[in-house]
Amino acid sequence: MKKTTIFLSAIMMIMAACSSNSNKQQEGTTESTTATTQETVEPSSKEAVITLNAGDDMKFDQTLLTVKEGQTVKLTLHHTGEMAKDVMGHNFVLLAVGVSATDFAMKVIGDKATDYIPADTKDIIAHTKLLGGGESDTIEFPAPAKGTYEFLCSFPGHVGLMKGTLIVE
Ligand SMILES: [Cu+2]
Repeated sequence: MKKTTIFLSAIMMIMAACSSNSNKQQEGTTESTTATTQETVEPSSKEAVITLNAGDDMKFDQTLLTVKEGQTVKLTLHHTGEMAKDVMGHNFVLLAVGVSATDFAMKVIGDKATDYIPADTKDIIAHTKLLGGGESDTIEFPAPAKGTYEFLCSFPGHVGLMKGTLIVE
């Protein structure tokens, strides 16, 4: 007799615990406040969309770019400054694997007629036009094989401040 009573009260306690546990779901989803991070916008994983800015301070706003193998890279270079192309020209030149930005810049320093892009383009994977203040140029190219590549602005004297790394992963 005593055993059954204990057993019953145990069951009642369990039931009580269950009912008090009845889930009170929180209403409304917490909405994240406006994102301030500058994430790479990817309309699809097949595309890597990159916007690079460079102004009269002679700097790219990003020096480390990461894309994935197989993606199409859609890159826009925007010259946010005001100075003219022949005094503060900027371009984006992505170099083949193993080509050093500094060596490349030295080689093309006299190539004003071709906007500092050599006739022999074997060292180059992709490049924009040379831009003056307020101008932009968008290029598209397939991401090269996995690896690490250097990019630069090949305008004379700019490589010291204007170079970076593109990683294909
Ligand atoms: Cu430049």
